[in-house]
Amino acid sequence: MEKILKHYFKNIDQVSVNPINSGWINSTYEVEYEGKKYILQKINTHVFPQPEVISNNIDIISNHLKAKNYQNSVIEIVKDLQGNLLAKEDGEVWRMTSFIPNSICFEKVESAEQAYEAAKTISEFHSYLTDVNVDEIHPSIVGFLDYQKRINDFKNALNKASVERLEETKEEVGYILDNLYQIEDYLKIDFPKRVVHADAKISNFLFNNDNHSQAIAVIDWDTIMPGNIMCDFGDMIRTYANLKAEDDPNGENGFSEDYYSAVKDGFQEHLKNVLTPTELDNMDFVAYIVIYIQAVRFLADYLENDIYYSISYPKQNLNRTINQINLLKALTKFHEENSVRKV
Ligand code: GN1
Ligand code: MG
Repeated sequence: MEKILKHYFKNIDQVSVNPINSGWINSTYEVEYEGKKYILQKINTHVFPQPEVISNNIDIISNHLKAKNYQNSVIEIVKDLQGNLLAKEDGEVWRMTSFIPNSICFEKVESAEQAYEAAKTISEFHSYLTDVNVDEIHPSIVGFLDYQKRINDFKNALNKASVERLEETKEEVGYILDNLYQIEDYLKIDFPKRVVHADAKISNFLFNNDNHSQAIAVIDWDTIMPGNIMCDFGDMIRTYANLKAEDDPNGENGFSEDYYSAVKDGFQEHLKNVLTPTELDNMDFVAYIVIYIQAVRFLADYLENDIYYSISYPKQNLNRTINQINLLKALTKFHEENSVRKV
């Protein structure tokens, strides 16, 4: 850490560093120097083998937003003392970004108003990005939004899994295989290619510390890439309409219809004239698909003995899988009761 701090600050004795235990991939720290705060992150290069791609994407997006006078806070990379966007030391890659003051983030939503405002905020964010040349934005992880690849990876994990873990996950594997046809249906739909945030979970929104309903920034731009924009709606439903913690396997009362509707309304607010009938007609269906793929990813990681997501106890990836499947079941019931259109 000292070596890295030297990249950024002249007097490292005056730097204070606090770890932020949020996020399952990178390691994040809040850093303070001369009364100013920053966010410092060690990038997990197994997951992001080309961190330069992330920095480039962030640069393009911030410049675009600033040029269009976007009013919300924008993530900016703070260069190191030598002017580099990334600081490299002992094979590790670090980067520092601006800190957004007077902000707070949540793991669980507090009100329908908050859910609506957050969805409206990402809707506005996207409305500013409709004229970005999507071909200039490159995927920081190849195949990240390729759901056929996700299924292939899951099947490989199934083939390689230990007898113990296969036995233990029988029910969850059964649910995934029984619903595979939904992915096949999804893959037949031709969605427009747009800029996607691709990790629009609740903890990636910052709210005003004095008014928790006001969403002031969308953060974690690491996975901004070309793809189906409705996946961001899906990730919001996955986390905003989920009343349980992401690794809570208890299936009772885990889904909020009110938060679902709030997110659905908010997400359309600034995109009404942008989204095509294909995107709008499939909103509910994509919400199902995004949660399903997240269940597939957690389950595949459990079958592979937890090599991707960081865990704080042994069965966390299994609990995460069960949580997502419980949410999928509640969502299916809600869709059926409301006769929501499916392909
Ligand atoms: C990971 O690291 P974090 O918490 O921002 C993951 C997302 C998942 C999410 C599940 C690069 O995000 O795709 O949706 O966990 N990021 C990557 O909470 O795989
Ligand atoms: Mg992320």
